[in-house]
Amino acid sequence: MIRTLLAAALAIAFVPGQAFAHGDAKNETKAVKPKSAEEKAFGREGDPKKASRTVKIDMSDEMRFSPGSLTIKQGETVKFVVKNSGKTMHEMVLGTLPELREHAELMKKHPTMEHDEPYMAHVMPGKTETIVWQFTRAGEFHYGCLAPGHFEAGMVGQVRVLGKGEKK
Ligand SMILES: [Cu+2]
Repeated sequence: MIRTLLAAALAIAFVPGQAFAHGDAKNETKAVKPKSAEEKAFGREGDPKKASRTVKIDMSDEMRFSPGSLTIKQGETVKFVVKNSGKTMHEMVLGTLPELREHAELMKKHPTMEHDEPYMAHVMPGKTETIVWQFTRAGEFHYGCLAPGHFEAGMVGQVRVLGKGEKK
């Protein structure tokens, strides 16, 4: 279907001057729409306009996130407002526990490794950053700080995503 629309859009684009040069507005939107954000086991990048909830997260030099656990409904788009109230750099990285562990190990070996994805926020001391994430799947996920040593020191939180109809 998308392929057909693209082909149609291209055909239109290459035949200037035709009456239907501007095509059908609906089809045009579909044809130029960027491909959907990469879906991870723990969800996908959220549309800030669709955020139904804002969650404030505080990170401290005590190597803790507060709150340290969250419950979210499947499908919900959450805007995380992540504050670093410590004096060293902290970051919030969403993921599955095995992924976060693996990533934390990698960060220990390569402390200057640059990483930036929609599911993470690197926050300088005293600053605030945001993450907008849609939790498309039910299950238990985590968020951790992957600054070397922080994850091991307990800088990790838990996100429970409740499936449709599931109760707390
Ligand atoms: Cu940290």
